[in-house]
Amino acid sequence: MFESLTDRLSAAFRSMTGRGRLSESNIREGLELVRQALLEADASVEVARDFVNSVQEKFLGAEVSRALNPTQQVLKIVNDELVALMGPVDPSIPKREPITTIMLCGLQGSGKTTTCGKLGRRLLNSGRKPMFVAADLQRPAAIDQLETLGGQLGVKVFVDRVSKDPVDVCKRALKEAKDAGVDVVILDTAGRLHIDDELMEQLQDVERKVQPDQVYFVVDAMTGQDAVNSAKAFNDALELDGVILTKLDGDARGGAALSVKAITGVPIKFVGVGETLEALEEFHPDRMASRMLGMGDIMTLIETAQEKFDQEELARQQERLDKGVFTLDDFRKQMRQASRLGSMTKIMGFIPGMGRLASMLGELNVDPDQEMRKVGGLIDSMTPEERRKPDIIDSRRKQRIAAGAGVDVARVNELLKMHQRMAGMVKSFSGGSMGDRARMLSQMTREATMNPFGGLGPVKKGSTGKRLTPKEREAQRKKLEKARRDKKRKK
Ligand SMILES: Nc1nc2c(ncn2[C@@H]2O[C@H](COP(=O)(O)OP(=O)(O)O)[C@@H](O)[C@H]2O)c(=O)[nH]1
Ligand SMILES: [Mg+2]
Repeated sequence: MFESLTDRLSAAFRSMTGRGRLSESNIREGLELVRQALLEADASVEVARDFVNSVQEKFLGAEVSRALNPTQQVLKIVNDELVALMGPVDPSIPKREPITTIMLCGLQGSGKTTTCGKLGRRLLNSGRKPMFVAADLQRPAAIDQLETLGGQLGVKVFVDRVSKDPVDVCKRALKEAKDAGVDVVILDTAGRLHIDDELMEQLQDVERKVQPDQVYFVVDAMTGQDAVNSAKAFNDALELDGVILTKLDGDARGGAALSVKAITGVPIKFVGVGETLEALEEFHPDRMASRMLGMGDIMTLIETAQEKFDQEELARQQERLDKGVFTLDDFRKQMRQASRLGSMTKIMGFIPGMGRLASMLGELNVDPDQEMRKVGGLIDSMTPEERRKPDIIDSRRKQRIAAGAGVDVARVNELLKMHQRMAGMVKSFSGGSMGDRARMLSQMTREATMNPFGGLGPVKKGSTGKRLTPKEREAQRKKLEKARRDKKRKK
């Protein structure tokens, strides 16, 4: 997500680092790079200009802590200003008695019908009883699509294949919803390829006569400034309550997320991050800002984890961690839990500083998921007793375990060393404060993701992923650069 924006912003900050003091001209140059980064991400010209001006003003006014060095101060101000630019927002779906009516609108292909399903799933999960209304009467296929989604979720779908009057369909649907004890109704309306008067009039007619409680504009983030322009047009016609930005999992550059609130005043409520029904996230400007600045998005990861992890198993593991116990079995269980979150590459994208590592690994053709599977395979080839007491594994067993998992025996040694370090950390932090625990978690994540690849570079035979010498590091840097060049050439 927003890789190029993140890269450009980091470059802008790098241009400002390494100076004890930032002169006014240093900061002006750095901020010019920030402005270009925003424009390149397809933010609107006014937004980029105002943004940079306000960062500069705040910096000169020194409204930030003196404890930070100048670059940290700029970074903090940029972060705060990004949050202010995209917020405040309220990602909750309000509740009206007896029924909340939500109208989804937007251009064709923006993701309305898909989002309808995603919202339905979210509402179901929060204990509400949704119903979908097929109010896109232009294409019969649109009705089928909504019915399929409803079927998957077990959500009632109101369908009338004869009527050509969306107002009439919505009104009858609402009546039926009342009888069916439904408490939230989502209207999936028709879209066009471009904004036209007929579409707007039809939607205004629905809004006036059906009086939805909330009108959400669904828009494809990949269309950048066009997204913002159409949001403006829809907001003029309909008075929107929120924007749902879809396809952020694609190569959206970030401009729509950056500008839509500033230009229309309408907050983003949710973002779509994939085609599946789970792929909808609440929009949090602070998390979005840290993603854009390449600082990861731990909160989102934690929330997904809460939803997907086996909570009982997690509590059991926590208890063991508190006691300072961490066997290879525990490690294996944690890996299984983590894999429910999705691929390692995706998980790494959420962890501060790991996003770049993930893309570097990609360039080196190292697949972290495959590496994790190898580690899992190794643990699986051990006996239960060995997993509890790895000390008993002698060199003959190491050979067998390696053979069983189809890897080199050096990998067994690496794994055992890594586990020793992790167990040591668990022991030393057991019973510690929340802060200690958070530090431990981040160290362990780093350990688990870095080490299977022997610390990024090619694993030297017998190496145990210790720190690279300057010479090795230089070799690694060259290799990365070459990989990057090769990749560019291929394009
Ligand atoms: N990658 C991705 N695809 C999406 C997302 N939301 C919708 N889509 C896809 O966009 C296409 C159009 O979606 P649809 O819901 O039919 O759009 P509608 O015409 O506005 O109802 C479909 O292929 C969806 O799978 C998203 O957040 N990410
Ligand atoms: Mg549709």
